[in-house]
Amino acid sequence: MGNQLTDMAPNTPFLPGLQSVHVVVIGLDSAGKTALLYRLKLREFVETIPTKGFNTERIKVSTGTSRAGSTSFQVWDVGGQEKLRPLWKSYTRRTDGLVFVVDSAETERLEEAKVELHRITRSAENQGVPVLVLANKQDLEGAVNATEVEKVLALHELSSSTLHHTQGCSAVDGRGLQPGLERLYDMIVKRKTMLRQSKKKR
Ligand code: G3D
Ligand code: MG
Repeated sequence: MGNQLTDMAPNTPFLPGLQSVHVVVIGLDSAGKTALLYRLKLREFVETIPTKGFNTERIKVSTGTSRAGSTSFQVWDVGGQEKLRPLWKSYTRRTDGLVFVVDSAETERLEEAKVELHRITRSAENQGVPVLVLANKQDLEGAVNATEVEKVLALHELSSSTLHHTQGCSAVDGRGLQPGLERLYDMIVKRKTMLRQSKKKR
């Protein structure tokens, strides 16, 4: 899984460890964004109500490959109902990373998810921002796996400068979250390093 750039180089020791990153969690309503945010924050599954605006929490994530050992993620969880989606643009402006959550058990909505994912990653402000797709609700019978989600969302159609990774997970038991966030962190570091190098060349 992943694209060429993601697979290009392993995380090398000279990459700087980032102390904090800014991440925005988006996705259709009911995908499990808020449940995932509180699973990360509180390490437990909490009952949620549909998000009208946004939730934000600061979360410490252990990023073993970085020098710092852990990184603080400021995570914004933005409501996914259709009427709220135009707001995603203002939350994702200047973010370091995007997390796109899908309900892997509700396959009939994956097409709608695909349209929204491509719309937000194509917007000028989000060019090249790394994307972690979380194929949530893997605990449910009938959930399709990360490879299938990646295919249906047509992640290979994202611009070649957009690093991406698809990870299966569950807010109920927490599986997949730590590896997913580590991959996102690595992609963020890689992009920052590439941007710095291309600035130097100019
Ligand atoms: P949203 O913030 O993306 O809109 P929520 O989604 O976090 O509010 O979750 C929507 C519904 O999905 C909730 O159920 C929630 O309990 C459930 N859910 C979230 N993540 C998972 C998961 O990993 N597995 C399972 N089985 N359910 C999950 P209700 O019934 O309250 O609508
Ligand atoms: Mg919500």
